[in-house]
Amino acid sequence: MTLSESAIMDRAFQALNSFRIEIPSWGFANTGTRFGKFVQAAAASTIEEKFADAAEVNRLTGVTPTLALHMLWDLPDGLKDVPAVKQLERRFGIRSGSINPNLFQNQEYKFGSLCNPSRAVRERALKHLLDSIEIAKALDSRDISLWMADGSNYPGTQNMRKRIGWLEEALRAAHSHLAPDQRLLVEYKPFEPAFYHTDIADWGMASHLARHAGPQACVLVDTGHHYNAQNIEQIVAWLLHTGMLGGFHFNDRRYADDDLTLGSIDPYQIFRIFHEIHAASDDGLAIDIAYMIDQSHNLKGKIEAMVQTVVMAQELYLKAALIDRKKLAELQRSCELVAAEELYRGAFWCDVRPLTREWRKAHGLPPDPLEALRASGYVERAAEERGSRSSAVSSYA
Ligand code: AFD
Ligand code: MN
Ligand code: MN
Repeated sequence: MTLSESAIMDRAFQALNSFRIEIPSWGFANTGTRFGKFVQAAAASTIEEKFADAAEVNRLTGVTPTLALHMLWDLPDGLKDVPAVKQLERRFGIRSGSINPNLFQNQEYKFGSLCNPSRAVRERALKHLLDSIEIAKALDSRDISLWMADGSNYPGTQNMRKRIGWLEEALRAAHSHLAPDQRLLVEYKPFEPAFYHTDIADWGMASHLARHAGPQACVLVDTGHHYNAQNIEQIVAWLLHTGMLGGFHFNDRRYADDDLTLGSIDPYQIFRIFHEIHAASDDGLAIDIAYMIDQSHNLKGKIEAMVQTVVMAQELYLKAALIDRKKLAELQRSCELVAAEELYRGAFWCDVRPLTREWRKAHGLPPDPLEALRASGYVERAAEERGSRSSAVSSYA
């Protein structure tokens, strides 16, 4: 990396000034795995507590102004809950972010929601999706972030092609209800909870469905939703090139959709993803990407893990921004492989924490948000106030 010190500082401030990331309401609530749940005294279990925790993360980091909301978990009464949510927005200075439909928890979705062989169930699932769009409109939320668990567990038990048709029909219908400034983000996941086929299993399927739905639909890349060897940054390059990249759900994985904290297993992969985005932006591609976190940790402290992820995301975004892309392009053209690689990963090896500390100080933020969280006593106070409840309502089954 051959940028001068002052150029590095300028580039760092430029990158950090533009970086915002959305935090998920469900990241503050008690969750578990199918093997059980370890409740935390400080975990949030009401939407008010989730807004309060989001406000604390934003106070500490300054880059998380929006909170992703989940249908059923955060808005059990749908539109009727909107006035109270707007009040929480004003009280905590946190805006509602993407609206996440819940097409996977109700008993009637046992054999699928939008892909259920029963037309009646499909119609009710579509109604839920349309309600999600209406709630997004009422909350001035731009993105409806759709993940579906639909699939099957045994070969021969479902007609996969028929289900594609039902999905195309439903997403096109949903798309026709979007406000002009709204987007439908179609998320893919190779498996789980379905173990033989998942109806939206990869980026190609999500891309097709989004394109078929209409011009305001695009693809959401959840970094935990890939097989071990998949080259996610190549998928991102394709989605950037085709104008289909809507956003990310950031987390990390070792084996499956483990929802581990971003960068805890493979930070270099996230750096490579961010490089594709910085490079595409240099090339003038329209970049309108929603960076969102999708995590809900079973063992780490909820708020601590959220701050950790936000800080990690900033650092990896900045590392990738520091690549001297002009020089890299020359080395790529001349196929100077080692020089290109050394320049590329030289940015990854750069310890950007002094730069992020400077940026935070320049913005009146705590230089070390994790340290500031610990010093604030916020988690202890929350545990005090909330711990008396038995076990908080889990936001996951
Ligand atoms: C689960 C799903 C998916 C979805 C999230 C919120 O795997 O990532 O986005 O729940 O509904 O993690
Ligand atoms: Mn996700
Ligand atoms: Mn997931």
